[in-house]
Amino acid sequence: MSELLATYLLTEPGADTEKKAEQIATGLTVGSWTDLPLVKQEQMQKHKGRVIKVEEREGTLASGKQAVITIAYPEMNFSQDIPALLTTVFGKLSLDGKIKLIDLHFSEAFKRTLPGPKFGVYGIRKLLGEFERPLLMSIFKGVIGRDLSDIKEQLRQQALGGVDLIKDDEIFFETGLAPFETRITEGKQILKETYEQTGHKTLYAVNLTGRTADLKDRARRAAELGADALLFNVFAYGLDVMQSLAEDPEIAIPMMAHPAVSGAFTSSPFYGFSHALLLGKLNRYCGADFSLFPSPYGSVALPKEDALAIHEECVREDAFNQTFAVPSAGIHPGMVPLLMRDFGIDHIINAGGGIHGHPNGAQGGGKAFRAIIDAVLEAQPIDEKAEQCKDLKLALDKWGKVEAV
Ligand code: 1AE
Repeated sequence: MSELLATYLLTEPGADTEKKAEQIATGLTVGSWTDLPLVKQEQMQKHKGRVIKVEEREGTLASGKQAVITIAYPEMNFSQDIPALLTTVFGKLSLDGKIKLIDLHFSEAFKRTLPGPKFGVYGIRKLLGEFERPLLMSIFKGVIGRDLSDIKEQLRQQALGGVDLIKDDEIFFETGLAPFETRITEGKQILKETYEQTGHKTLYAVNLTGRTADLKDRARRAAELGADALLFNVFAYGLDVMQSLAEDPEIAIPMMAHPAVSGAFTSSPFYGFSHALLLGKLNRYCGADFSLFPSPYGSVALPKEDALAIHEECVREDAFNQTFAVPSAGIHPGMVPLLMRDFGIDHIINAGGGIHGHPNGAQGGGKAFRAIIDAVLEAQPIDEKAEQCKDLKLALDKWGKVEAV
């Protein structure tokens, strides 16, 4: 019988943790808060959750006593979809005291029903023809209220700086000034021109927005128009919505999962989901080719172990393609040595302000990032590289340098 394993962190679990774990295993399957006569019947036993592990820990002064418990849920209890799974293992339970869902272990049968990334790290690298270095992405900034001509110019400047990918800002929605379809078609034209000029290929991820019921049609239309990738605020919509987009054969373009709203589900040390589960494993299983999350260093930062754990889930050995990890938020060129030390070659360096705030504009910003990436790859001293690349020097003078020790 296939089972799904859920691992939880309980804070202040009460005097008897074993009993609490047993209550969860029974309560979320065949039982309730009071004795039910039917539960004892043999027919019900195969549907009952099983306590696999209870591990008590001291916890910190702030948290008090903690326990990690693992419960196995019979997969025959629910249909093979993420909403049914989450409602089973963390439905009412998510409201019941200090409990955090830290991991899920899927059976191979369940995993076969999930799409995983269509392109993944290798597929994205193939689209760009770039295999040897971290990729560089920039984000449109300050474009709300601007019309298409401003947006086109910003796209051009970013591409001329040598970035590999450009994404819409996640807060960029349909207001009539720069419509989705036009951004795709006109954006393609600009990127064709910059490619002809420089020989460097850049992909553009357009923000897929609107009501859930309209998303598939819009995404199919985007694919038809030749969009390179879709940016998607997955946690404003739900993982199942991303899964259905990723599964659609008519939407055969990469999916970029933005972490907007996810902090409400992950930030507490006591409640919600672990970062690694939501932004790493579930994003990957549900079809994200890219997962964006705050790096440990920028303006919005995650604890380093959480950021590394997301990355680990994105690239872990698995039947699914790997998801590109994109540690982001407040990134500037001086942080690149640290990012490359922590996340290696297969990740994406992503910057908005750190590109557009450069004294020489977005072009200068892109060039500064590319120069420092090269310096780290070639083990060249950063100061020496900055003497050779004026844009890098200007960036380091403005934002400083963070040494990786
Ligand atoms: C965690 C996502 C980061 C993001 O989407 C974004 O817009 C970052 O902007 P900057 O680099 O902080 O300006």
